[in-house]
Amino acid sequence: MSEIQRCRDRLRKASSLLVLTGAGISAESGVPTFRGGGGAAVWRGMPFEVLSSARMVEEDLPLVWEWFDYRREKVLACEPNAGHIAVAEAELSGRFASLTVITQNIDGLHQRAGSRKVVEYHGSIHTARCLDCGELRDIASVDVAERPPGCLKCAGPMRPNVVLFGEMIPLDAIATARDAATGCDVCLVVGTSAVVYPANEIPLAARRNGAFVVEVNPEETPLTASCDVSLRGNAAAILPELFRE
Ligand code: BV8
Ligand code: ZN
Repeated sequence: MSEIQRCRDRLRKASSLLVLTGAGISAESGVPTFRGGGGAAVWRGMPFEVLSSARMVEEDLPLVWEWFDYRREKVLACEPNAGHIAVAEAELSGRFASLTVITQNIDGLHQRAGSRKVVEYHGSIHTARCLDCGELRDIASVDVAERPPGCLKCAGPMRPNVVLFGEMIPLDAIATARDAATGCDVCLVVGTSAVVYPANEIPLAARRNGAFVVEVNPEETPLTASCDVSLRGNAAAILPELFRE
């Protein structure tokens, strides 16, 4: 039996599925990845780990807004690809009693593809959060000249509602991820270099709980050795194949 057949077999028998995704699932939509493929994301000479770090919000909030405005513009020009759509169709088909998408991506492409149960583990590029009262605002509703956006509740300055390096993952995201990892029969890990903590612990928790772990990635990652199957290839080609009934 081929490796992909083994995975299809496991999916056919599964009632609870966890899909963990990273920048690689959006690569074929044209959203640049951060690592791998020789390109490390650098902008205005700064590596993205510096740009997307907690201290930048204190040090240079206007620059943080320029960085995220630049990336949001790129993301808005992109469409979900066959990989996002295959995951959304699997959820909407009802063939799984439970299907949870946990994405490290902030691009919103899973939701635009139709996925409903999506945990944005690192937040969203489409919302701003008040530094003083935590109020959220849809950035599309804010004039691009208004930077930082002003909070409609307390008039405080707002920041992008994303989890930066050195910041805590939202507690509800951690709880949902833990429940999904402990309850899933199959854990699909798609398009992540598996270097960012604590997201990279999720597949290990699923494995400890007896889940069948499948990686979809054109390259090997530090997670590959812990997977039951690692399918070498692109998400937009492999995911429709995996979910085909
Ligand atoms: C925290 C939002 C603690 C912002 C992001 C030293 C060792 C270990 C850990 C650390 C350390 N030093 C610091 C840490 C912790 C740090 C961390 O893990 N750093 C890493 C870099 C070592 N983590 C944190 O800081 C986290 N917080 O730990 O808090 C704490 C505790 C208490 C109190 C306070 C704090 C927060 C991490 C979240 C950071 N935010 N994003 C933004 O987007 O700007 S992370 C960022 O990286 C993105 O979210 C991205 O999604 C994520 C992970 O990257 P990937 O998604 O994997 O993308 P990547 O480009 O790396 O890989 C793409 C993959 O796709 C490749 O494998 C490629 O082969 C594959 N691919 C390419 N094409 C395709 C494909 N696959 C399929 N199909 C294709 N077509
Ligand atoms: Zn406020």
